[in-house]
Amino acid sequence: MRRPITAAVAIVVAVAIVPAALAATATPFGGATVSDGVLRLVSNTGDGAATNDFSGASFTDTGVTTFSSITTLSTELDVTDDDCAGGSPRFQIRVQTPSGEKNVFVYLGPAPSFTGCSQNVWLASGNLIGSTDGRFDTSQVQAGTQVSTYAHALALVGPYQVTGISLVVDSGWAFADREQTVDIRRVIVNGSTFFGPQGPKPPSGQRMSPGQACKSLRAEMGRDAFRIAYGTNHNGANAFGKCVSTMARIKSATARAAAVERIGDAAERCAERQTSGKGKGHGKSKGHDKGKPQAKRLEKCLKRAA
Ligand SMILES: [Ca+2]
Ligand SMILES: [Ca+2]
Repeated sequence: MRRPITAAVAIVVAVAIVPAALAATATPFGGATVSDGVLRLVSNTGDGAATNDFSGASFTDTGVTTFSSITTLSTELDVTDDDCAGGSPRFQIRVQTPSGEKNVFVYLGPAPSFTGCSQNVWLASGNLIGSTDGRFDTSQVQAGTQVSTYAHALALVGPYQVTGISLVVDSGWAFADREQTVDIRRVIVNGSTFFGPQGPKPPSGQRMSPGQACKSLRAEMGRDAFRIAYGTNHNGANAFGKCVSTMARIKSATARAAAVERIGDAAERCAERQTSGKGKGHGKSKGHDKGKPQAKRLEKCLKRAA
């Protein structure tokens, strides 16, 4: 007897919501700051202040209803200090289960350890929905399921209502200086994009000088990736000069703008390969050597891109 009533209520609610569809919002919390449109997430467990022990941003009014209604979840991250570690950075998807609200964690960085994120390079997560990596942690819902694929998570929590989506950094404790910093841009949740697109994109290709082209490219790629791609001396300190002379050889400003676009995209694919673990070595690497084979491959890929 109750069903028809519930259905009627549901229809009224749906009608009420659609015309008043709210703009999607990102709300930073903890020690988070926003500068030039980029979200900076800090976890500093080494100073006296408790407010910056963790940071994050929550994303609301994205149109997401159930867990299964999430079709796109991605971000670009630049771990400026020191690395990905201890399950941070991660997305947190809060779901309403029959036994209360629980978090599903979606870890960022290269699977399976989610450490070895290059510093000062923009890494693209790619769409995490559908990921076959064990980056979904559903252990709050069912014990022992810390290492789940998207398919596993979907089977477990697919029909549950999502009550919150956030991106969190809180592993300062994992580092010698007790501080972790991750820059975030282009967070995409279904049809909504937050903190992007960014990067000092010049107003038009018409006036793009070689210097402007290189500045733009450096912002797009991240400082370290830029140094790796263009630098030829031991620490890549000559990267800017090398970039400018490369760009100066391109005669028209329009062609130069196109080159910036193309190289930026290629560098992003290099970083994406690294994050998704596709460019990774097999087994063996341990301890402080962990990032090295990946770093070599990233270097090769970036040099080819430039
Ligand atoms: Ca602190
Ligand atoms: Ca640090």
